[in-house]
Amino acid sequence: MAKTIITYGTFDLFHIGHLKLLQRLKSLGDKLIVAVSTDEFNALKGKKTIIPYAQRAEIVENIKCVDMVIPENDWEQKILDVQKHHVDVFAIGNDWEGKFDFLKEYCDVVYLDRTEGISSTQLKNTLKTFSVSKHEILKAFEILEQLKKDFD
Ligand code: C2G
Repeated sequence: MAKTIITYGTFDLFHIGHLKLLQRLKSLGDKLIVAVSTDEFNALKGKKTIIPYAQRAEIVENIKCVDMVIPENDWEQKILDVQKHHVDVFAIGNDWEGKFDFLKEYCDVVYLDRTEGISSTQLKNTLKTFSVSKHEILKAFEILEQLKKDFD
């Protein structure tokens, strides 16, 4: 009997931590469903994203080990999703350890170790340093222009 796994997440700036998680989830069963948080739900989660939902969903949908993507619109949909899709295992990174144990009534609940050293927040901060250096480069050009004028 095919085993169905479900997980939920934002998957902003898709990175190796997301990929490793999805691959490990797929190895737990036969069918992997990923509920991708909509932009509206991320606002509810207080999570600012860079990539809009439609693109985050399309990227996840095209990951080899993912069989289906559904929208995650709210906190309350998990039980219905588990019942509707005949889910055997709910799994998510252990940053959520214990938070979804209420699902144990409906399916197995598994928390997997996160991949260390990478996160969407870290990527955003790195991007910010690049944008700051662009500002510094522009500032340097202004100084050079001024120096040229002074020496002319
Ligand atoms: N993850 C991981 N390793 C990382 C970063 C993320 O294993 N270095 C996992 C998270 O633990 C999560 C999944 O990748 O299981 C998606 O992470 P996020 O996009 O940050 O998802 P989150 O905002 O935690 O949304 O209802 C549950 C929420 O929607 C989960």
